[in-house]
Amino acid sequence: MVHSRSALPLVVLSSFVSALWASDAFAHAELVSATPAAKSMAMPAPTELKLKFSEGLELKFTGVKIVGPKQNVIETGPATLDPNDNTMLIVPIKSALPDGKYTVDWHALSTDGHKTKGTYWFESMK
Ligand SMILES: [Cu+2]
Repeated sequence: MVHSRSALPLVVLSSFVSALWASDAFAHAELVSATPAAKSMAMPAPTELKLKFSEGLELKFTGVKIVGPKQNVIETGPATLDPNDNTMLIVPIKSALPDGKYTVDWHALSTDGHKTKGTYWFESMK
C-alpha cells in the first residue's frame, strides 16, 4: 500500500484558499436585488429605487447615479437606509420619469470598509 505524503498539504492549502475567498466575498456589499428589478419593465414609472445589498452599508459613501434615455442624469433626493435594514438603500426620484431605458450606476461602502460598484438597467413606462 502506497501512502502519499504530498496529498495532505495540497488539500489543506486549497481549503485554506477557498476559505479566504469565501470570507472575502461575504464581506463585500454586493447588490442582491433591486426595485424596479434589473432588466425589468417598471409600470407605472417608479418614484423611488430600492437596492438590497448583501452587507450593511455606510450611507455617506453609498449612492447611485441614474442615467435616462437621453443620457441625462436623473435628479434624485437624498438616499436613505431603511430604518429597519441597513442593507437596503432607498433613493427617491424627484420627477416623473419619461418612458425609456434607465441605467443605474451604484457604488457602495460596506460597514467593514470595502468598496464595491456595479451597474444595471431597467425600463420604465407610465
Ligand atoms: Cu468587504
